[in-house]
Amino acid sequence: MSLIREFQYSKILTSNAQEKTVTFLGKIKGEDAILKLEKTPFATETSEIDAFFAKNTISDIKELASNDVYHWGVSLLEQTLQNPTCKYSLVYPATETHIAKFETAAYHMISETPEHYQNVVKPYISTMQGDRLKWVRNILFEGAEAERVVYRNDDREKGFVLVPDMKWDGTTLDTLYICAIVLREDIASIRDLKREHVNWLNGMQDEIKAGVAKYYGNKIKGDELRIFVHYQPSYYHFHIHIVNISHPGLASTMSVGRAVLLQDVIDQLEYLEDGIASRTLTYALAENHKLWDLGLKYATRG
Ligand code: M7G
Repeated sequence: MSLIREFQYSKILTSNAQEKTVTFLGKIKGEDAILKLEKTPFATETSEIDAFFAKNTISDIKELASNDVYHWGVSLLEQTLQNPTCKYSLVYPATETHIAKFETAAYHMISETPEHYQNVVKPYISTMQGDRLKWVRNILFEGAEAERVVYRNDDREKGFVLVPDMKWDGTTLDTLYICAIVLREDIASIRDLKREHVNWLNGMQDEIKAGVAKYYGNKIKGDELRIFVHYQPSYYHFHIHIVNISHPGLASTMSVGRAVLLQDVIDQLEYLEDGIASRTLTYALAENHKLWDLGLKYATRG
């Protein structure tokens, strides 16, 4: 039986009307689980639109009002798994860190100095690199999600894997979201990047653009991709986010104070002798993030 059918709801962790998502906390077999549902976007390929009207997909209609040439109401759509109503993601068993990530929390802008990084953040990162990165190692070395991989370069030093992100349905190009995960395991976050990495990062960015464009038959081009990294990321193994530039959603993942363009990181490295670890980084941190209590609550400015 699908795990979802065993999900016993206990409360809403968060909902977002703009993203059309809702995230529930519940239990499966007595252990914590998180279920996130997201309404899917409409398909825009000509063949799919033809099918939409040919099959009378709008199955039930209730007009709410009309005025002059304006008419509006609500309707039901007949949907199938080829044209689904929603996408789900399930985390089970879920840890405290997973739950905190989805819980609605108050945010604060903080400025993390090089000293904060050395004294507070770096020790924290070392506690977050065990089992929590299992999914990453599964993709890199164990063949997980292999049938979905878009591109891989298996060079031990320079290599990386491009895989459709868990946040994406893998087909709607309008909402394309791909994750590039590097093979090397010595870079936890942008804080570990130094000038010596510039050539590697530039080359990887070019390879990402070419790899994505080729895989999707040039329906999306290299300069139509928003390529960025997170600070703080949720997972401390260096990876890069690649999103269709015309995708306006996912504000939480692309907002200023969380996302940094990879190109900006690369260009900065040219000026920072000792790398990103030597500058102050300003970003939004949630009160329920462990780093807040570990000391970053003292890193706010005013
Ligand atoms: P992040 O910046 O560490 O954190 O990015 P975020 O989740 O707060 O954005 C990690 C990225 O990896 C996110 O975009 C996740 O959606 C994605 N991701 C996480 N997991 C556990 C998986 C997975 O198992 N498979 C794939 N394909 N993507 C994942």
